[in-house]
Amino acid sequence: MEKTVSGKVIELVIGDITRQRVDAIVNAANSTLLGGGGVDGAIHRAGGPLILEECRAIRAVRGECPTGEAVLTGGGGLPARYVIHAVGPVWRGGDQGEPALLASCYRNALRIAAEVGFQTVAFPSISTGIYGYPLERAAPTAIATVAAFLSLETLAPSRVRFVLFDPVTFATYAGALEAL
Ligand code: AR6
Repeated sequence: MEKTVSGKVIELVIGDITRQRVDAIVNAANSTLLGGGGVDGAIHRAGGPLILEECRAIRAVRGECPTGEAVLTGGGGLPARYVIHAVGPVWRGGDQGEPALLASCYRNALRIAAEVGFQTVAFPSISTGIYGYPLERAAPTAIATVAAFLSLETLAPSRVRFVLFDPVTFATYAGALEAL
């Protein structure tokens, strides 16, 4: 499923983000940047030790990556050329700034992509796994934030793909994209 926003495409697929041949995939990382479970674990396993080495180097210079922000590394052995590590919020009931932080991590990932000139970027469903963000709340925020960025920023990627791991996540994002 896909939709065009100001000449740029938002596309939804069911799949494994580690298999995507794009300029950059986005990792649902944590502030330590040192890896973890879920999609983060899968990306580090599939991409090999080079990605973690680069994360450690970034940490040594800048310290931890605050929630809502993102950093860039190479893609190691992945088909994707780069990985943008974005830190989504842990769900704490919804009144701790979670929607703004979730939107900010999509925007900051896209800002890096625009700065470097990436044309194709793939996102997972940030925060809706281990971090417990309710899917039906995260999907509209994710879709609306990406759509707004694509329509406002001329240098934004021409194609943003959401790579959703299971049919329920796919269906929820599809509903949000249809409603846009
Ligand atoms: N491709 C695409 N999506 C995936 C994949 C994959 N290979 N594997 C899992 N997902 P999560 P979070 C989906 O938990 O909630 C880590 O420990 C998954 O089904 O990976 O942001 C980090 O280090 C779900 O829909 O990320 C952090 O500590 C979505 O990706 C913490 O988890 C996000 O689930 C981040 O938690």
